[in-house]
Amino acid sequence: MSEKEKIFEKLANSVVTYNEAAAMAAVSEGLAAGIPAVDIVTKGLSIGIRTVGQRYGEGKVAIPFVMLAAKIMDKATKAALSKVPADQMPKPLATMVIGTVEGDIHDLGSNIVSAVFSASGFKVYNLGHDVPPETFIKKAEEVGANIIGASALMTNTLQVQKILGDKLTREGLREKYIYLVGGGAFPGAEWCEEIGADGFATDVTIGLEVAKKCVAERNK
Ligand code: B12
Repeated sequence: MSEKEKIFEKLANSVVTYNEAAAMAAVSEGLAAGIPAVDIVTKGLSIGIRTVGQRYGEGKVAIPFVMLAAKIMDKATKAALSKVPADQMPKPLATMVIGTVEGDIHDLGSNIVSAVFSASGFKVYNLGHDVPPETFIKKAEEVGANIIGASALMTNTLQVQKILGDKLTREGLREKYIYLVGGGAFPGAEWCEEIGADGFATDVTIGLEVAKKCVAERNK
């Protein structure tokens, strides 16, 4: 196993074992070893929370422990991404409004998208969780956004991504925005097509590529 892989393993294990001190130490070690902050989050910490999620799904872990793992993940993610130096921040590529849809409190993923997109040159307005469709639209109009991003983690809240897309269409705003959807409940390209979104991702690095491609196409 390479040095980098060992650090990724430490990052994931720290979340799985609910060890905040180990998580923060592994973030520092990763940054010192030159691992990009985004990789620390996506290839290390995220693997840990997914393992916890899997165990929760199998009935091996109770909700308070999932919450604890989520809290540690959030703190370590912020620590990793806050270390991206301001002078390495390029001029904003586009402005994005992001949030987790109404009825859904899972915001780890949308917070990661917010942090990673910010660190990758986007101006991001993070609306948090439980965000009604009208709030996404109001904020996007207010800040002159180019992209609206909606996250959903549960089967029942997935529908809100469609409601938001339909509302944009009804209000004659659909073409004005790049509409991206994502989140752990996401069934794939078929859903994206069904609701008429411009793109989707169940991983932030893919999401970033999709967003850049959509922005480049609009700027042609
Ligand atoms: C952590 C967690 C929690 C935490 C949330 C903490 C928080 N602040 O987010 C707590 C403990 C609070 C919680 C609560 C609940 N949870 Co929960 N939770 C999870 C868990 C374990 C992990 C989710 C997660 O954070 N994944 C990690 C993140 C980083 O991944 P992600 O969201 O997919 O995001 C990535 C990509 O999708 C992408 N992305 C995300 N958003 C977007 C947006 C755009 C635009 C783009 C481009 C990309 C993108 O980028 C991110 C980074 O790569 C999952 C299980 C699992 N395996 O997913 C269950 C899970 C989602 N929860 C579930 C449930 C049922 C609940 C509860 C209803 C439980 C209860 N009985 O109370 C409540 C929810 C109440 C509500 N109204 O929302 C179910 C949903 C089942 C379903 N299919 O509907 C799951 C699947 C567990 C299970 N197997 O049953 N949960």
